[in-house]
Amino acid sequence: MSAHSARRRWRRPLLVAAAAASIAVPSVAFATDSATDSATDSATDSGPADSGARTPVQALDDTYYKDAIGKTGPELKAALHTIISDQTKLSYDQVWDALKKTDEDPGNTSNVILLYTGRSQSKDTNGGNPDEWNREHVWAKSHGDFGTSTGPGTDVHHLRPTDVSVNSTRGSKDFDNGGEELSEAPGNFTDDDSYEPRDQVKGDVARMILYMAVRYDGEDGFADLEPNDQVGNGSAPAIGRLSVLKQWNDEDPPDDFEKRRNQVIFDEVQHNRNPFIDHPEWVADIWK
Ligand SMILES: [Ca+2]
Ligand SMILES: [Ca+2]
Repeated sequence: MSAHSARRRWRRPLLVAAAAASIAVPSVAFATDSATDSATDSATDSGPADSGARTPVQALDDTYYKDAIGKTGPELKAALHTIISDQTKLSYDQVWDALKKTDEDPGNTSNVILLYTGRSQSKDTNGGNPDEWNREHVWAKSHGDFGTSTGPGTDVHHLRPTDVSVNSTRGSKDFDNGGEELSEAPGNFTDDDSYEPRDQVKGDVARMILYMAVRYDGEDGFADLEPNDQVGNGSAPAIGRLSVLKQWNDEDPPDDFEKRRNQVIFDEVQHNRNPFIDHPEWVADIWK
């Protein structure tokens, strides 16, 4: 961690140089990220590729998202499906190690941050006891019955470390506002048929669900996953409520932790991206 702090101090002058370069050469896209400073801090955590800060969104548009730019509605969704389906796939066992990278606490590299509680907890406390952490399927795996064979059930874009008993309380419920607050996870609410995550991860949850809807279209031997505006979807390959997820996407835009996570998955794990973290406005372009 001291090495980490030292590297962080080193980044400051480099950033100034980078900013100056972007003024001199306007096509360089550093300026597109208003949080360049903190974003670059996050990028220093992500391993050996220290010479390249996080790829700016404009550069992604010229490369990764090239075939989606200028499209909207079903055409945008179809283009994104093709782009993000080019990925490395994990076994369910490999997900443990992946989550230790993707959900690492930026303030303590021995820990992961748990999705619903926000608790920072040792990477080594994964398991099955109530206060250990396990692998939450944000798109509940019973919705489309995809299980944990390689595919949607092992896609780390929607798998997050969570407290075991909180994971069990969420169960396979759809997402909606309301219910009783969880004593173990303040800010999270649940009733008989839905779950409301804390405000800080509402947008994250929405963007994970909508990633799954674009990525899985019934072509891989798995169900075509789609959001709808209901709760109580049971085992149908659907999760609601879409109108609430859209609202959460607007209210909780991507923060540094979520952006870093997307970049780590792209660089080191699956080599594909969640387009809605890079372009939250695409949610409304697809689901009008
Ligand atoms: Ca968030
Ligand atoms: Ca779909």
